[in-house]
Parts: sequence; structure tokens; C-alpha cells
Amino acid sequence: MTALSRRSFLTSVAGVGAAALLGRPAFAAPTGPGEFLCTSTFGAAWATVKDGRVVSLRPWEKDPHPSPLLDGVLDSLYSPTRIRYPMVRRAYLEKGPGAAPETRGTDDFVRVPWEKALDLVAAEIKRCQDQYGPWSIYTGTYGWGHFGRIANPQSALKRLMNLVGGSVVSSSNYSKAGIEAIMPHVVGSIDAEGPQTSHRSIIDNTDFIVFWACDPLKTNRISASIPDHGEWTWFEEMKKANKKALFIDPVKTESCKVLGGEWLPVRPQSDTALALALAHTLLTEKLHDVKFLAEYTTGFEPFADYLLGKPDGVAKSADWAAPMTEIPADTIRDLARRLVKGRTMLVSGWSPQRQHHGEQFPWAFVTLAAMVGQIGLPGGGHSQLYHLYNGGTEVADAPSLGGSLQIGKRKEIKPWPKEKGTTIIPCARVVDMLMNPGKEYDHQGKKFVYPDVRMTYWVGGNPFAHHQDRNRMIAAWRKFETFVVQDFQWTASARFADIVLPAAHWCERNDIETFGLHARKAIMGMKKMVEPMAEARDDYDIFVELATRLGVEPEFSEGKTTGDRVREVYDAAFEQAKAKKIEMPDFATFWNGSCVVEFPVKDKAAKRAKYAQFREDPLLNPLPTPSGRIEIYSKTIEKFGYDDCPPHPTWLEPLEWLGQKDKTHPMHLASNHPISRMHSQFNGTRLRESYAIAGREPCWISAQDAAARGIKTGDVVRVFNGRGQCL
Ligand SMILES: Nc1nc2c(c(=O)[nH]1)N[C@H]1C(S)=C(S)[C@@H](COP(=O)(O)OP(=O)(O)OC[C@H]3O[C@@H](n4cnc5c(=O)[nH]c(N)nc54)[C@H](O)[C@@H]3O)O[C@H]1N2
Ligand SMILES: Nc1nc2c(c(=O)[nH]1)N[C@H]1C(S)=C(S)[C@@H](COP(=O)(O)OP(=O)(O)OC[C@H]3O[C@@H](n4cnc5c(=O)[nH]c(N)nc54)[C@H](O)[C@@H]3O)O[C@H]1N2
Ligand SMILES: [Mo]
Repeated sequence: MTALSRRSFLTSVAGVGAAALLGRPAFAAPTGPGEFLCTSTFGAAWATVKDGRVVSLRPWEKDPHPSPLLDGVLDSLYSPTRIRYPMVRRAYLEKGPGAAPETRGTDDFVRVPWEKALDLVAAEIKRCQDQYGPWSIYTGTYGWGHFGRIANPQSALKRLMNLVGGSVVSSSNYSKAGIEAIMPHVVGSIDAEGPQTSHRSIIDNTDFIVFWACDPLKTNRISASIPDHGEWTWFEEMKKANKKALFIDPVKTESCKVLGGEWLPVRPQSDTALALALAHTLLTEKLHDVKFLAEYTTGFEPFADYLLGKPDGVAKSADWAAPMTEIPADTIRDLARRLVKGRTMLVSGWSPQRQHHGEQFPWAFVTLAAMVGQIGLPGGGHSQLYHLYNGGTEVADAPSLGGSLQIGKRKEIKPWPKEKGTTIIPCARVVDMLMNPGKEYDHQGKKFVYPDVRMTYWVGGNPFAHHQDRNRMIAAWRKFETFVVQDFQWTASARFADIVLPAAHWCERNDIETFGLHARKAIMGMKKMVEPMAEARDDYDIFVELATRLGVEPEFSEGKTTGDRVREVYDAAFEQAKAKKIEMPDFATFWNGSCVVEFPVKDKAAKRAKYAQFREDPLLNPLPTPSGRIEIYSKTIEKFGYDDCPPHPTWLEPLEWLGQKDKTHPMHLASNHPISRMHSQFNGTRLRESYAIAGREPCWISAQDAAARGIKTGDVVRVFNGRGQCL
């Protein structure tokens, strides 16, 4: 890309602040041919724009391994599923809030002018706030429609709601809610966040690496910032160094194949039993690190008693776990011995903690690592974050990039009495909340009350694709009198909505992001390349319009356009860089030039080993747990008195798994994260041709199970249980 080729796009950055807020783009759209930086959750690329249309993309030349997912970007921009106009469900338009909720999903939609749609949404927010109170509005869970430091429409929605009295919000996520619930009690932090032991440290020191329910080459394809794809460099170096690797997974994954690793297939949902059996072998063969356990952990004794079966008469031995995991007892014992032969890195993904009793696996996993005794050593210990954001990647010497739109505090227009329910619910409880208004529930040792919500506004998320048990959900959803969806494409959720607002695609707006959430190798500007399709609008501008109608526009926008906010975020990074003596061009040069500022990789963090300081001196650098140590037994959890979460890692039989007595359904469906999509995004793109079977989602089945049922590759199969079915 040359500076010349984008000349036609150049606008005066200086004039931005003075102009009116809406009706005028902060930065003009391109008027002629040119190449623009196109960044997203899927990667960085150069886009060619001709006659107001993006015609091609080529990966940014410094992406070490561009993801094939980039092929979906243009198809998603020009997809026939784009929402073009504001739409309202017919019954809702004719009869108002709460009209015939049972026809959601089948009723037709009526196109309305923006003014009408915004008036309807604003009036409903006001009606709910005035008539019932802030606890009657639920602002949805998160969702992967939050790319960019400025756009984040979920923050914008919450900011707006806070200015008009508040709303019920959600906590945590579907990604690692089990880890987030349990790890603070065990290691005093979420653990699966922030920098991990470096890839370099593994390459230089590790003898044996175990990937447990973890496929880094698949899941690192995307990121919350621009993915840096450093996982490929890591894997290539591990391959060169001939690292011994083992993959514990029901599926032989991409990562396993590329690395030429050993594959240990395990029965789904039995991982805690496997971890306990490995711990049992270490204990009974006296292979566990007694010194590490004594110095750095608390509560090993009651856990050891449990492993030996003292309280319940059941030893958690390899023989006990073999039929549960479908892994031979000798293989389990042998694996335990291999864990302590040399330097071992235990790596887990997130699927086991997304299952029933999801707290138990990460707790057992960290306990196992503690028994191996290498936590805090170079290339040893454990990590729960090598499969996303590249937690071990090399790091550039760069300023950090902030956000500019703060959620802010709830403005107390109406007091929120306790009996009206909680202000925040764990995200996966949305259906329970709808079904049980006023009912008490337990969370982290405390009692909360479900609020009585009547309206929900969902932006940048697709709950009808991401929540469990759709039929129960559809029934519960009828309680909502109003369901607003703001997205750029018709999703399953949009089809169920009352009011649908068309948002701009990320190629149609200004924003800024970093290349590599941890790597921070560059700051990249995202210039609006083309005008929003049909009547779609930038999320931010939609919220500004609503803020105007709700009388809080000045507080909401602070008089700033997205362009102003991009500059603000850049300037803050610029100041930081100056203090650190890192060179950066000023904003005008950046934005009117290539839109890329790269930072040199000095990798001061190359030798980083997570928990090294704690290991060095546990008294001076204690963990933020009550004991300052790794809590294998938690007195805090003991006090909760939960029978579904005992005070140490425990095997609790899942409600549904292949080991259960009821054999009505002999197979187990695991709905993994898709390799060629981002959840429901890119469904209708050309990527689908690479995996669909007769136009449908593929389903993998083991060769034996398939043969026993006469199923061949390419067949369409019906997958069903008591709750639903699919082809
Ligand atoms: N069966 C099963 N279910 C799962 C999972 C699983 O593994 N199996 N995984 C779970 C996990 S970990 C997660 S994180 C969730 C993910 O659930 P979601 O985040 O809800 O899934 P996405 O399909 O990525 O939905 C993001 C939506 O945001 C929209 N969007 C993108 N950019 C923008 C934008 O700029 N503005 C607006 N307004 N909208 C935008 C997209 O079009 C898309 O509809 O799913 C969970 N559900
Ligand atoms: N390409 C792509 N990448 C993504 C996403 C995407 O949609 N597409 N989504 C992103 C998001 S939001 C998240 S939270 C992360 C999710 O990251 P993860 O939760 O780690 O991803 P999954 O694919 O659900 O599961 C990882 C592996 O666990 C295996 N597995 C499933 N069940 C079991 C089990 O019971 N035991 C064992 N041992 N293994 C099991 C699967 O076969 C898979 O190989 O991925 C992120 N990355
Ligand atoms: Mo996730």
C-alpha cells in the first residue's frame, strides 16, 4: 500500500471536532480506487475499494500465518443476510409491547423509517423505566460483536442505560465461566488471563507438553483484538525441536496433526476422573512433589485422603477411571509417570469447564500441576490460555491501547430496592431469570433474587445461537414484552426480535485496534472503507440518536464523534509511548498515512514463567488467596456448603454423559468451536463450501460408531435427543 494510492481518501483531521455530531461522517468515505487497511477479529488485510465497493482483500504481509477465515470477510459484508432497514414485527407494530409473543420467529416484519424505529425503542425504554424501574430492562449478555476500541456496542448500550437509570446486566461469559468461578479461590486470580509462560520458555525448556482439550491452531485463528497468529511460529519451532506432545481430546485435532503429536482419545465429560486418576498414581507411587505441595499449597491432605478413598471407600485409581474415561488403566499410570520424567507443561483449553460441574476440571488440573511440582519453573507448570489471544507469544515494546467509551456508574433516578432483584446475573442464567422472577438463587456463597425483566436489548450477540436448550429458551422468551436486536445480519435472534436495528459492518466505520492482544506488534487504524449498506448505521450513532430521544445526548457523547474517540485513544497511546521513549507518528500522520504503527519486538518477556515470583519467594510474593498459596482445599468454598461444589476437586457425575445408566441416547454430541467460523458468524460465506455436507453443518463420528450404524462420509444424519434434533 502506498500513501499515494489513498490520497483520494485523505481528509482533514483538523476539522473534525467542530462539525455537527450526526449526519456528517467524521472521516469521509473513499471516493476513488484505493487500498485500505481492513482489520477485524479475523486478521489484518489490505482491501481494494473500487467505485464504493470493497472488491478484494489480501492479508497484511507481516501476519506470520493469515487465517483462511479472512475469506469470509467480504462475503459477510455483502451477504444477502445483511439487515438493510429497521424492521418491526407486524403484531408488535400494530398492537405494541407484549403483542402475541408466541408468534415471534414466525410473524412477518414491516419496514419502518429510522425515526419510527428509534422512537419505538426510546419510548419502550422510558415506559419500562418509568412504570417498572431499571430492573425491568435486561441489556443482554456479551457477544462477539465488540471488535475495535471505539465501536464496542455493548459498552455503549450499558453506558446509555446507566445514564437513564440503569438496567440488569450480565456477568461472566460462556467461554470460561467455570474457570472464572473457581480459579480465584484456588490461585487468587482467573489464571486463564494475561501473559502466560512464554512460548520461548517452552521451546527452550520443556520435554513434554500435554494439550488437554486444547486446539490452539484452531481457536487462535480469531481474537478479541486483531489476531497475531503467533501460534504458528510457536508450533513450527516446537516441531523443529521435536517436542514430545500429547493431545487428550475426543477428536484428533488440527494442532495434533500439525505437530505430529500423540493422540489420547477420552470419553467426553470424564476429564476430572482422568485428572484424579493421574493424581492418584502420582500419590500412590510417591512421584508427587512433596516439597512443592508443602511450601506452595494448602489442603493437600484431605485431597489425598479423597484420592485414596478414605471418606467414601472409593480410591480414584487408574483402574477406577479406566471404564469412565475409556482409557486403559496402564495408559493412565504410564502417563502419570511421564508427567514427572522431565520438564512438563500442562495446557488446557476450555471445553471441560464449560460442562456440568465445570469448576471441577480446572481445579483438578491445577492440583495435578502442583503435584508435578513445576509451577513457576521455565517451561513447566500449567496454562489455561495458549489457545486464545496467544498468551505465550513474544511481546513488542509498545504502549497499551485503551478504550474511550466508559460504561460509567448507574444514575440513581429510581432507587433499586433489594427485593426488586439483583442488578447483575451470571449470563447463562438468563432463561432461569425469565422463568423465576422474584425467586432466590445462589451464587458464590451468596443469595440473590431474580429481577422481573420485561424488555431486552441485544447488540452484537446471537443468543438464539449461543444459549443452551433452544426450546426452553423460546418458551421463556415470551416473558419479554419487547426484544430489540441490533446487528448487521439477520441472525436466529433477529428473527425472534420485535424491533430489528441495522448496524454497520466493521468495514463501514472508523475504529482502532492492536495487532495481537498480548503481542501488541502494531496499532492499526480502521478507516471506514465504504458507506454502510442501505440504511445501516454505525452502532455508536444509533446510540447517540437514542440518547437524544432520552434526553442524555450531551452526557452520552460528550460531544465526540467516533473519529474524535479514535484520535483520543491514539493520542493517549502516543503520550504513553513518549514517556517510554518509543517512537510514534502523530495522529494526522498515522491516520492520513498507512494507518499502521509497528513496534519492535524486544521481547523482554521471552524468559517469562508464570508464577515464577511466587515460586521464588512465596512469603514475599504470596498469591491473593486467603492462605497466600494454591488452595487445593478451600475453606471459603467449604463455607458455601454447596453439595455440587465440595471444598476440593471432586468427581461429580455429569447429568448427561456416556457413563450414565440411562442408555436411551447411546452417543454424545459435543458442539465444539467451529474451525471455519466464529460461532454463528460467516455461516453464509464461501467458507461453508469447504466443510458443509449437503449444505448442512458437518458432524464427526468415530469410524467404528459410523460403521455400526451404516453411516458413510457424505451421508446426512439426524442427530436427536429428548430436547431437539438437527440434520
Ligand atoms: N453449542 C455451543 N454453544 C456455544 C458455544 C459452543 O462451543 N457450543 N460457545 C459459547 C461461547 S464460548 C461463546 S463466546 C458464545 C458466542 O456467542 P455470540 O458472541 O453471540 O456468537 P456470534 O455468532 O459470534 O455473535 C456475534 C454477533 O455479533 C454480530 N456483530 C459483529 N460485529 C458487530 C458490530 O460491529 N455491531 C453489531 N451490532 N453486531 C455485530 C454478528 O453479526 C453476530 O450476529 O457462544 C457460546 N455458545
Ligand atoms: N475458529 C474459531 N476459533 C475460536 C472460536 C470460534 O468460534 N472459531 N471461538 C472463540 C471463543 S469465544 C472461545 S471461548 C474459544 C473456545 O476455546 P475452547 O473452549 O478451548 O474450544 P472448543 O473447540 O470448544 O474445545 C477445545 C477442544 O476440546 C475438545 N473437547 C470437547 N469436549 C471434550 C471433553 O469432554 N474432554 C476433552 N478432553 N476434550 C474435549 C474439542 O474436541 C476441542 O478440540 O475459542 C475461540 N476461538
Ligand atoms: Mo467464548
